[in-house]
Amino acid sequence: MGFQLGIGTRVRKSPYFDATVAAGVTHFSTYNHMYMPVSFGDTAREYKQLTEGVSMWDVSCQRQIQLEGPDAGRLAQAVSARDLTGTQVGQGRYVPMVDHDGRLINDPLILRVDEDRWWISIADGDILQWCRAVAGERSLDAKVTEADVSPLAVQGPLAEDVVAALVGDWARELKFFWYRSTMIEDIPLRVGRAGWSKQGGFELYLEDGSRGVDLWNLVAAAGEPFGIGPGAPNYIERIESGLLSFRADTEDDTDPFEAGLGRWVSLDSDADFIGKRALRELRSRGMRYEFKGLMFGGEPITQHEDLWPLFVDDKQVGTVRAAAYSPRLATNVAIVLVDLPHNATGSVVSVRTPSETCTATVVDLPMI
Ligand code: THG
Repeated sequence: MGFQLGIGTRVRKSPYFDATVAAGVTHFSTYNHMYMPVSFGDTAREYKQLTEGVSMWDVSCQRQIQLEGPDAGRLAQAVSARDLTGTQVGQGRYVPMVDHDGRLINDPLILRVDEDRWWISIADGDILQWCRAVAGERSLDAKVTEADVSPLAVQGPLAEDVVAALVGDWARELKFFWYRSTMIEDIPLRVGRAGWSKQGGFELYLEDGSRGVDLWNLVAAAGEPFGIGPGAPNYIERIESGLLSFRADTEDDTDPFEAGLGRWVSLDSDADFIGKRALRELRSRGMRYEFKGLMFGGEPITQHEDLWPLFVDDKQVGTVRAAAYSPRLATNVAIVLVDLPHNATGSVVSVRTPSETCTATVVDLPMI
């Protein structure tokens, strides 16, 4: 292709930007108005590193929207379609966020940082403005800002060894979605067990944006004995694991049930949140389509840019949201939104790629 992505001041650089350039990043995407590394040029190495070793990712574009003040907890609950009751300081939860009509508008990880301070670690979407608007309209005493926090992910079966080497063996005892404050040399951060893969791993929440390159280099050095390498949220692994990519996998009016997040929606609790009434109606209406997996043969997929259609006979019954060749399953795999009743596991549909039409089977997620 004869074009490049323009680098300028309108889209922000991550604190790790220069480090990822030095490490050989070849492809960026944009996410929350930031450049986000998506490839270092060797897809096979990055996949193997993540599934068999350990990989480090610049995911600082997962910005932290900070809610601070006496009503911070009430505001966090108002924007979360999941009951946050009982969330302790240091604990995170995966949360669907919806608007007043029940449309999914984000799927962040929410962390209770202090009694009256919460961080919403957002997927791609302008949630800062949403939170400010909700706080204003409900007269809540909570200040909404973007915190100087930049996540660096360390993912893979050897991630625990790397993070223990960096901060000490206490990291091995951390529970899933729990974060703890620490320092590495003089760099302030929080270490949590989390990450957008199902290979196990940690997130380092850097709390000083001027120290990104220093932290990156310390992690790379600690990881060297374990063969760490640079990577990015992995396109193939996330399909196999069925992790939702908000915006890639969702339409403007997708509801959380259709997006596969129904088990995290607390409709039968007392929690007061935006969209609760609409979600009750949507639940009784039932899904129009469902977030499912797909497997198919044909030429191994190397590129997926557009929403390929799914057909049954001559009728379109869905779209392919992400597709790749899975080395571990030795077949093409995809994430699809597929219309009822073709969402049933085992349903046969045809998928029209730019080069061919293949017979495909609808499967459950995760695939592995
Ligand atoms: N880490 C942090 N922030 C994030 C993400 C992250 N913000 C954007 C994006 N990722 C949010 N999306 C997800 C999606 C899935 C998970 C986390 C964030 C996840 N899911 C597990 C699962 O589906 O099995 C566990 C969910 C649970 O048990 O509650 O981890 O990655 N900081």
